[in-house]
Amino acid sequence: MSTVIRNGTIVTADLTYRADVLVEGGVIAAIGPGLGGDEVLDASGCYVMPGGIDPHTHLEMPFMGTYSADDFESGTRAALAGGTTMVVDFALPAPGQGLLDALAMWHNKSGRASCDYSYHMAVTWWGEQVFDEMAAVVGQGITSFKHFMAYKGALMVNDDELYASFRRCADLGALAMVHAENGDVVAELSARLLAEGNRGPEAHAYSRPPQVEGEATNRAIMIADMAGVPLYVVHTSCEEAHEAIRRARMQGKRVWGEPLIQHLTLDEGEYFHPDWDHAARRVMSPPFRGKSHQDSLWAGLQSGSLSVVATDHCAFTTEQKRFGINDFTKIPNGTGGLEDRMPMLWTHGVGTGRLTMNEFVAVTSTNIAKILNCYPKKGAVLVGADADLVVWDPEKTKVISAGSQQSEIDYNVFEGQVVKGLPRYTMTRGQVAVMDGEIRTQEGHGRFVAREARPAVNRALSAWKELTAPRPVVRSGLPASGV
Ligand code: DUC
Ligand code: ZN
Ligand code: ZN
Ligand code: ZN
Repeated sequence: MSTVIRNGTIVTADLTYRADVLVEGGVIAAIGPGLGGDEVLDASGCYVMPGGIDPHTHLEMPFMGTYSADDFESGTRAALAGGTTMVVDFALPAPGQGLLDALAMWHNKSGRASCDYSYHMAVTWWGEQVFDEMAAVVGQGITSFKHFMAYKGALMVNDDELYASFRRCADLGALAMVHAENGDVVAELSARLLAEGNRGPEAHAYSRPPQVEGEATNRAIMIADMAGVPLYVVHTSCEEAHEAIRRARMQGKRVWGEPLIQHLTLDEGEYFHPDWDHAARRVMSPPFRGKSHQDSLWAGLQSGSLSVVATDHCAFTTEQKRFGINDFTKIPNGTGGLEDRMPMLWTHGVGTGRLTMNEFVAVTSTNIAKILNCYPKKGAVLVGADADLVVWDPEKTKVISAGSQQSEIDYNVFEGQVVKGLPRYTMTRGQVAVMDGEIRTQEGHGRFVAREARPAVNRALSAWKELTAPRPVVRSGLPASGV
């Protein structure tokens, strides 16, 4: 069975042109004028683009005493409904748990996915077992390792652990990733706010000012530089962090920044809403920021100093948010966005003239496919690439509403926003998962995408023994006979 997408305009990260696309066996078989096929999808008036890749999701993740509410079934359904055809989730070992053990758990959960997926592996503690298993994880096609510089006493790693793990990443040809917030300062500010009686969701924002993110981003960049490893900074939310990334890139460092659609379009005013639920539903880390930070993030996307727009989709129900009714530090951190990322970015980016269509494709799909080394299997409209495509109707509009969303939670942080630009069709490896608003996803259709390591620029030590061995003593004191 073949499918032809006819009469559309292909938009890639660097080209815009009219052609039909023939899909056969789950891949793009031909691109050109006047193609025929068994099934015809009409793309007149539409743009045919690489399906979106959301490189930052937390599906069914154990976190802050509960589990994020969207699993690989509802999460990938939401993704496809919004034009995203691949998600990259974080396999998260509990402190002390082996990486391979956590990976097996994630493979188990993701069996329900209806679009393709990959993982990043989180390094939540450090020891010889983690060191050893990192090689095995890379061997299984997971070549990016995420480190939390916040969540002290839970997921956070200290600088000595960060440096050791970054060196290991360099040695393995893997990408280092960070959640960059100074966890020590956040813990101190949180304790002080609580002691002062500041217990509501707005205190969450007070406890994580832009400086904690700017400081940690700078620190991670310097440590990555010393370890000789490329660095990807997740959820870059403020000018201080963006500035560090911008400077590093200008110095030739391999550093990438990832703003979220939430930070681009929602601001800190949300935390001062009189309704506790409204504010708590928007508690995530880093928190939403002021308008000047939003301007900085948009400028970064326009100039190329920021590379990828993601969601950090980590959805909790209102009931789960209420775990923190008397203490903001117990509100599960996270917001949804998987279904809304592409329409929101199109509306607020392409629709306002801030981004070109080609830039839209770059930051929603192609750039991350290249960074994560799965291009052009993903992120491309090329013969031989996976037929992960979205046929985008720039005239189609809707009002975002929890009542009509795919996510399992009972609200949407973008509730009431009008978006213009939505999928007419979403195709995952040749299968039409969204047909003119009708969701036809197939649970279990998704496949794991293995990614290759890249040779590192600098090679770090390769054995735990060497890493922990004392350095040779060359001079133990002053020279015997003066200088
Ligand atoms: N931030 C969140 O808001 N949720 C999940 C993890 C994170 O870093
Ligand atoms: Zn479900
Ligand atoms: Zn994070
Ligand atoms: Zn995250």
